[in-house]
Amino acid sequence: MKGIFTALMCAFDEQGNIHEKGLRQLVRHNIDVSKVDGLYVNGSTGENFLISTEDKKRIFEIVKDEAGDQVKLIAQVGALNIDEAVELAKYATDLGYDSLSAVTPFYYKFDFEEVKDYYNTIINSVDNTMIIYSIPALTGVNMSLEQFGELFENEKIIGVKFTAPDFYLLERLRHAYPEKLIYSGFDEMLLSAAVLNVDGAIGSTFNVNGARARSIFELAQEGKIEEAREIQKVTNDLISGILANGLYQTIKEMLKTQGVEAGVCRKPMKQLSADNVKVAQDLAATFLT
Ligand code: NGF
Repeated sequence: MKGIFTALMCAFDEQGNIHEKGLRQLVRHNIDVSKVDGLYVNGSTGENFLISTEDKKRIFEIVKDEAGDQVKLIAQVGALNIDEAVELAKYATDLGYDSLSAVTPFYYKFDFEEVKDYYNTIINSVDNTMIIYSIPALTGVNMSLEQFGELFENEKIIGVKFTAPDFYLLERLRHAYPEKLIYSGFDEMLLSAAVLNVDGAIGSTFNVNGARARSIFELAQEGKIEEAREIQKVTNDLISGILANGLYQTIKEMLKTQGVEAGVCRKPMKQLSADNVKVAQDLAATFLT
């Protein structure tokens, strides 16, 4: 379960329906072209919080059917409706997903006991493992070193997807829990996280930039920091362009230049203007050759 995992996009048509052919192409592109170690399915990048329970199940099914056992698969099942989270956990486990992940419960100001109960309820309902998805900038949920430790007391909770710029906490976590899996979640900070000896990374931009992500990660592990820094610099030039133009929409447009029918994003995400599509195509021409 170590290495480079793409936070998989999902292809949707103009009506917001799953575009199955495009989704299968996304899976193939990540496995065959980007050569990543695994896929993180129905995360933020998969527009998970904009789609129905039935669509989430269908996406888990299509991705497993297309990927088979070629790469590791992590199913993000977190939901504010805990019954839905449990239902999805069972569904993905039955499909053969290698691990589950769940975003920390958000919107309401849950206290830590409630967060802990959420994770234990989900993971104790299935024969699988759980990776905490911590992304405080979007959820408002910040957990301390001690609180991560309390969650990790459940042996089925095997790690965390750490999407935060807090490298002090990341270092403390690495030191305190050497046996737990820690994944870096911000692609623009991959080198800094790799230097702290994370086990892998999960990111949206790996849909188009997986090969560079692997190089950064492996060079850092080999102690070749200067070389890794050069690749992180190019990567961040690309990420700056993507973020300025519309994150998921731009990645989808870039993928289209690679022959992947990545579709559009679901409302309320807007579609790119013609000028923004041109920017995405220029980014692809510059960075994906
Ligand atoms: O998209 C976000 C939102 N973060 C992703 C990643 O952490 C999300 C990150 O790759 C993810 O893995 C998921 O789909 O659940 C960024 O897009 C990237 O670093 C650019 O900022 O913050």
